[in-house]
Amino acid sequence: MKTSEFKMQKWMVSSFILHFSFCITLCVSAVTGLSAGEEPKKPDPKPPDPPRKDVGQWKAPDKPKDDEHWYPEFPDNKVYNDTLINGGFEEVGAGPVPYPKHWAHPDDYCIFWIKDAMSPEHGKVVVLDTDQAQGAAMKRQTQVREALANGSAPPSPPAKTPGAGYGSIGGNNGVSFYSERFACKPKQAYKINFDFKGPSGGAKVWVRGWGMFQGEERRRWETIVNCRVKGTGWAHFEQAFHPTRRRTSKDKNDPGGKDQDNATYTEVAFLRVMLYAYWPNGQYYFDNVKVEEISDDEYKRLKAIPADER
Ligand SMILES: [Ca+2]
Repeated sequence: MKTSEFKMQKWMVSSFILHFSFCITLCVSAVTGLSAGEEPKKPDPKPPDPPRKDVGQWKAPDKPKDDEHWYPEFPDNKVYNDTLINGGFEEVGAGPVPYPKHWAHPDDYCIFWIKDAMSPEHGKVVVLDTDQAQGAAMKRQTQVREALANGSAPPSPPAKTPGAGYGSIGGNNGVSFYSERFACKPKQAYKINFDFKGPSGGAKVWVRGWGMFQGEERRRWETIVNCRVKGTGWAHFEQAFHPTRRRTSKDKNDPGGKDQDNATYTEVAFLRVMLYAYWPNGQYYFDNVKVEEISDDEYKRLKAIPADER
């Protein structure tokens, strides 16, 4: 091969490699949106959840059956209690296994009914432990639910599985614990108050209301108390709610059930309190849960106080 031909072939090969490299760079840049030498951007942090507009408002009715698979046991007293009972968890319910009367049964795996050794003045409390593998926790809940349905005591809980990370029940379903049903009075304002100890922001207390809708019992209303705390000890929460009160109307010609204060009202037959904990994985303590009737004036006063100052 002549020297000139060799040089020509060498140039063609070099040129091809150069063009090929350039095309590859272009393709990568097109896919990643990066220029050569530019550091890949870190993904933006997850934006905070938008404020829920349906809290304390009318919401699309859910089928109560949807709730049942979440819990070891769903208290189903057909005759509603007059109000929430035994929110201090001291009274013992009779049955195959002891439990806090007028509440659900703990599963001794994610839900415990124990004395708080650090705060003996609280007596018995309910502790939700979300640091358990999701699959094992759901299996245990099914086990407890089926045993109680047969009127027998559940078998001993399996060994704990802490350190499940994102695969925990805290990172997925969360752990819930329900009260029995108690009556909801028409046009009545209430407040819920309770004591809480645990990781800040990882728990909520719900008050949920059910009523008849199109011939079927449906969940028709709910409100949430977010458990945000500054310290590591017990904190007290208080929040007003008005389950039967709906939108206000300034239209004097609106014929739809308008009352003197321009509010409309609907039927919520009964309420339940649900203690709930999820993320971060950990142990969440609850005690002294009370639901009290309050006047409309007190309701308006409490609603006007920012949540962080309650
Ligand atoms: Ca107690």
